[in-house]
Amino acid sequence: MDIAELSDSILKADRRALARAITLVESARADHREQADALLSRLAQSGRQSLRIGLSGTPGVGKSTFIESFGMMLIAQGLRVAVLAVDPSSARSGGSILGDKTRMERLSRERSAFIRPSPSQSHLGGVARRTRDAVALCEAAGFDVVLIETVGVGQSETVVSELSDLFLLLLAPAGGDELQGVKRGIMEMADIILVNKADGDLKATATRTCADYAGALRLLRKRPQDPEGFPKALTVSAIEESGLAQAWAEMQALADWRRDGGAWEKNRAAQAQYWFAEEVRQALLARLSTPWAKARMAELSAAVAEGRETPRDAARDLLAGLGV
Ligand SMILES: Nc1nc2c(ncn2[C@@H]2O[C@H](COP(=O)(O)OP(=O)(O)OP(=O)(O)O)[C@@H](O)[C@H]2O)c(=O)[nH]1
Ligand SMILES: [Mg+2]
Repeated sequence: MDIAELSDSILKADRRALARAITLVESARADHREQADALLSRLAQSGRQSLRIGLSGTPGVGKSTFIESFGMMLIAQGLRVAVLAVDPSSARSGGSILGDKTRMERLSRERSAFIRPSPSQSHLGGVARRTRDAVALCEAAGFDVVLIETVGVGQSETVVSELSDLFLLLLAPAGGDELQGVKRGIMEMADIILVNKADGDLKATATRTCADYAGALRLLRKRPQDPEGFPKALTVSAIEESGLAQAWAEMQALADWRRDGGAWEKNRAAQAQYWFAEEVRQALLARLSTPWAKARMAELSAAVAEGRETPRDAARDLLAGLGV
């Protein structure tokens, strides 16, 4: 593959080249990895930045429907929109690829849109890296907005929030009890909570749920990256396409405030540091899963069980063998 040519095509916003490049960064082959790294280094010089929006929500809350409506609205304003997904469970992503192709039918036909489902890779570290690389590729391809979707399964929210400039939490209208079900850690990541399905019979419940979440957000510790009034909760209807323009206005207001005050740059710098540490961690973990390391681990583990070595000495032995 000619990396210079691929790079030029991506900079010219060629979607097929972008798709090929994402396939390249997803590949586990060592030669592909090398080409991918060369491509990413080259494109990093473009200096282009998209607005990266993370979006999380439990299954069925309306993420796909929201992305379709919201994406179509952005495109109508002349913006280019990329959609990526982080889904650490391969079984699920197998299903949602098909589901999303039909649910995002309008968006997937748009020339200004690019949709890429999660790869079928079950290990979160691998998915995280691939998504990070895919985000970088979409930025180089000049997308104005990159939406990064995840289903709420614990760790994947952290991955998405570490890749985003803004983090949206999509919630369903619910009774008071279910309010408790949202984990505090996830609430704390949210910049804007969107209570979806505020239409028909659910409208009143959605309004009440929204007020409850707004109250809960006010109880959280004030964050330096927020202007007055954020994080905030709003109601939307992805199906009726209502509340979307207001949600977008709030996102832009927040992004502008962060850009002007330096919080944006600070956040991106902290994210770069997070991913650096993560790369180191992943590389060390990879060294632990070679056949030699596994065999040595089993040997030393038996020695520990039989009391022939202390856990600490055994660990030292293993690490010395790895040259760490
Ligand atoms: N009433 C109402 N229903 C909605 C709205 N948005 C989505 N739905 C419905 O909720 C169901 C799930 O919507 P999806 O968009 O597939 O939800 P999702 O969060 O992508 O679900 P997963 O991909 O399974 O995680 C569908 O039947 C939608 O029609 C909305 O604004 N109002
Ligand atoms: Mg979906």
